[in-house]
Amino acid sequence: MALIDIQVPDIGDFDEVTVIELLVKPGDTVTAEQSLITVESDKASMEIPSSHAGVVKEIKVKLDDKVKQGSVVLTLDVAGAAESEPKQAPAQAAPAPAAIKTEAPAATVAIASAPAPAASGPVEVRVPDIGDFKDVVVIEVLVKPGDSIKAEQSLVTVESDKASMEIPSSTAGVLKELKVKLGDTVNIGDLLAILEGSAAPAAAVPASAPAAPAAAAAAPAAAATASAPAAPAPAAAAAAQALPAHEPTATPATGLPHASPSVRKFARELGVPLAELKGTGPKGRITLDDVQDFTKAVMAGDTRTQAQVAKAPAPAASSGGTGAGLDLLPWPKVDFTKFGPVERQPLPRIKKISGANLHRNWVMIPHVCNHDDADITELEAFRVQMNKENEKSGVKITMLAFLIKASVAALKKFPQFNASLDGDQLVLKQYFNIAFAADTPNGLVVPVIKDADKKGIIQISQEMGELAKKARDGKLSPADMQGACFTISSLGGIGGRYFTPIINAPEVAILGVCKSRIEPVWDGKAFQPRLMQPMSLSWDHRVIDGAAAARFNAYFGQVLADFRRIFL
Ligand code: CAO
Repeated sequence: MALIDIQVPDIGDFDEVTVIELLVKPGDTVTAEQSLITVESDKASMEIPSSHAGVVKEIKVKLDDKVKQGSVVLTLDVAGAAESEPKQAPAQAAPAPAAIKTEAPAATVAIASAPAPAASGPVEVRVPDIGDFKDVVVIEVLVKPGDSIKAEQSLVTVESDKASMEIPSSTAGVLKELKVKLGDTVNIGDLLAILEGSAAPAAAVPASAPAAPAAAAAAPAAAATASAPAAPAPAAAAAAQALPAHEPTATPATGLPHASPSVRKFARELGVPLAELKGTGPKGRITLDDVQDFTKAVMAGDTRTQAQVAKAPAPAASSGGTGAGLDLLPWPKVDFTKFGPVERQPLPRIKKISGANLHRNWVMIPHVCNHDDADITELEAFRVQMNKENEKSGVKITMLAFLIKASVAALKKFPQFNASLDGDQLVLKQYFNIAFAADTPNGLVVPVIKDADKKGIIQISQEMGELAKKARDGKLSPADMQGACFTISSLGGIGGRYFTPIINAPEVAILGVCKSRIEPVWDGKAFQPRLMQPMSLSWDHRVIDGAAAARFNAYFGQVLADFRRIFL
């Protein structure tokens, strides 16, 4: 037996990429150049091939791991491998994935690294340095003439046989002319589009913009989040995951389903198994519409095939409901211009995607919402006092950190709230990951404080601050937003009294809190001025009963009123 480690080769300027698919398993025989895993940044995905032929002994990465150049992917037994396979030591031998074999890291990127100066005239946007990609095919056009384009906004998706990536605009402006169409092949320097307007340069693009796929894809910029699909929004917090997660084993090892990175990501967040979809795009590519159609069909309990669903006419208004599908009236079609001037704006991508999740959760979960108030007079006084004492620490203790800790106590006391439905089984979780909704310029995202039961208030406050900053900067990773047991949506810093948050499936409850205010509270003898925190708990009636929900809220309120209860 001759064991070697297969490492991630030079992948250009990608700092860290996420493992999104495992394409082999221990015991598999692989050939040199066979893809082993798929990795993804927010704008590009690529397959990492094996540098040698052999038999997979041990996989060293798992889904959602972050990897970079040099990370060990797996151990391979190369004994008896074919003569033709590479002989180099693995560290040098690992060839760059077919599509990203560049030896010249950080070649200057004409477009991405040298944003056009602010200008009011026409600005040409060209294909930046995309490493060793040659003749990549335009598989998706993401904008149309007349669109207002932000710097860093993706214009098209291109694809080679092993990687696909989105090409962003180097500058802001109005799209005057698109110079490519679906199916065109492009190369570095090709003219993509002409923009016009008060173009602001892409300030966030680093001066040493990356070579290789990263050139187009890795420019971090806030806009990346806006164009990144499905940061699961709460409101709502009700985003991803109700469909069973896409099992990588379902993906044929012979090749990935044909879809662009954004469609893959969208599908993954919805739990749509791409391998089960038949693409309706060019060359059988799976499109966003295919994923949406599949989701709609599943939501409606439809067991027909995707193609049948696509062809089927919308249910007639008078067809009468069977109860199996929604059988809703068609959406009203109104010519608003009959009543006055209007302006049409495309729905931001993040809203389109989170909207599908929210819709699913809203129609699939029988929501009930209980409202209650918690007396946080002493807790708030304590918080303010602690912040004064710890002024120099740089960590601000927030009310939300107390709410997170209180929710751990409540989940421990009422375990059915820390559960998920899986068919006719209830999965009771023994870990306590609490998500919180964060409002960002690009939309709502829901980062997760992992193992909140093992952390103190200061650590939770600090992590929350860090996650909220990452959220605002558009830098949350999928791992930052996964694995939640329960979500808190706090509008306490904004206002309002009560609302009805949508449950973030497959969780079974979500707590919404609004701004606390001093209210007169009767103590048996007199009204006392107390600081009252409004709370709105939405819960899934398939799992939780009304009495349990009322007890949960009451207990939550008691903990907030006297935090010592948390230790009982
Ligand atoms: N009652 C009264 N005041 C509150 C409060 C409450 N329940 N919660 C927070 N505040 C106060 C804070 O004390 C802070 O005041 P100071 O600046 O004087 O100290 C102020 O409101 C701002 O707080 P914050 O909202 O910035 O900080 P936070 O820790 O409470 O929340 C975060 C952080 C990330 C949750 C928040 O910034 C945010 O994004 N909230 C919006 C979430 C959202 O949109 N939810 C709706 C989802 S459903 O569509």
